[in-house]
Amino acid sequence: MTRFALALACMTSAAHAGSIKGTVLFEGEPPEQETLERDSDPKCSKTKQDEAVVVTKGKLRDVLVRIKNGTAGKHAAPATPAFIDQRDCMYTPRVVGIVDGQKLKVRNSDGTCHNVWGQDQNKDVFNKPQAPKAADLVLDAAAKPDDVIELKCGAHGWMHAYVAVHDHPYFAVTASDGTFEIKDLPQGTYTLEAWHPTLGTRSMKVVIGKGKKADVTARFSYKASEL
Ligand SMILES: [Cu+2]
Repeated sequence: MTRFALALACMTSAAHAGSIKGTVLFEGEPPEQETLERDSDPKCSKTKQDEAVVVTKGKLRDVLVRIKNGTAGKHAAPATPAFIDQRDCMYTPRVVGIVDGQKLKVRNSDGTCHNVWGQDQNKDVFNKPQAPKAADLVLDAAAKPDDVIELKCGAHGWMHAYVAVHDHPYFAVTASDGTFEIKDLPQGTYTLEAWHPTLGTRSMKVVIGKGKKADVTARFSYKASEL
């Protein structure tokens, strides 16, 4: 523990904020990740697989887990933009959450041109070409909470990413081990929602209490048999 964290723990023992840690499972045989047809651009490798549903040892990646209610108070957008890289002609990460008003920084790490094209319910919100080694784009999502901006690439039809907008910072996206963690939650009863761009939503009630009951674990599961 750092000295700062130790001091904080001493000062705030009466008002300890809670957390939700958890895992998102995929039960059953996952859909096959087909190799993408990328012959249209020789600079994009031919070995990349579709990332619509990525399951590793029964754990599901790219699930945005978030609080749906009870977010009292205003939450300022972080000054640091959310970040998406274009690497090997894929958006990485594929799913990100932002706070309303937070900007989005997009990098081109490839030796080919991309076209960062954002749509909010089929309405264009930005459409910017980005040459190899061009400066990062800093984009204004210009969306409202609960919107999801879909990123496409005008040059490469297989590229997709999703930017979900919130009026609070209580969200996290699962890594390839299916885990997520949402921190600094005030005490209360919440609806916790999991959202996956292809597989849809799941939700559950979560109670953040005091003391040991401030830190809870949650588990969502998507089932192959339901697809
Ligand atoms: Cu592209």
